[in-house]
Amino acid sequence: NTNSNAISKVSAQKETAKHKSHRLSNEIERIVQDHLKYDRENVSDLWELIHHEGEMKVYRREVEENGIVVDPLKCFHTVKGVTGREICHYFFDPTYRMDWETTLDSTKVIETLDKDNPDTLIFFQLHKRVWPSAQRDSCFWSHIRCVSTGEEDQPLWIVVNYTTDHAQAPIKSPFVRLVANVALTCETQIIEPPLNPKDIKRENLLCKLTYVAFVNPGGWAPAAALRAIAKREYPKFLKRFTSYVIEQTRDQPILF
Ligand code: 16H
Repeated sequence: NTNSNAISKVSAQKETAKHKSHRLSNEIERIVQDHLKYDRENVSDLWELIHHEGEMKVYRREVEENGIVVDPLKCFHTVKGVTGREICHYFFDPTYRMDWETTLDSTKVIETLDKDNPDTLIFFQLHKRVWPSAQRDSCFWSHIRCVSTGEEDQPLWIVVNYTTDHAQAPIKSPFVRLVANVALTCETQIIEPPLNPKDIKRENLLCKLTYVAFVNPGGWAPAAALRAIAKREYPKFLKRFTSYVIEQTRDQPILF
């Protein structure tokens, strides 16, 4: 099965970490390190809490660049019964994308950077049109990684989506290209750990999730409508996506 094959290939990097470098390696390294440094920091008072529901908190800063809304967004959430690796796997893997995405017309993988280690894919996506604005598309590399922390701790898992150019995805009017830098970072905690790690059950798992999004709409879009959409859609995404992961993993062995 292609999917479990991809899982084992990505996890193999935990042990070996000998990878071919490719044309995006340096950029990926820089962007991933930036996210690892800053994303999990708590928000300053410049951030406004726009949605609070249970464990989920969604913050944003209202920022415009040349009259275009580019509001940075930052979310914290805690999910019971799943690991960070599981959450990142379902976010990264295109197999499941259309099961949980509600704002896309289509998604397509146009390149796998290293076929021996498929931790970086290039996606071309068509976003649902937001009337009365032009329809948006996006082309971005998506990278999944496991980062070891201390000896005792569970590793962090991160997925970064970052805009890139691609010969197979030229910008064609009437579409407008979104520019994005998005990261999902997950940390697994074991609550009331049983004496034998083999006895860890899903009820012992807690996943601390951080999601940050810098999205530039790539051209003018009505500010008020855009902000209203973001306020509604990001919490909806977090709820729907995390419920989906819980549902998919419920009766599966735990993937650490
Ligand atoms: O992160 C999410 N989805 C990823 C997988 O599909 C893709 C995402 C991304 C987004 C844009 C560009 C590249 C990559 O990382 C979940 C996204 C949840 C979406 C919430 C709604 C966003 C509202 C702003 C849409 C901007 C288009 C409006 C134009 C007028």
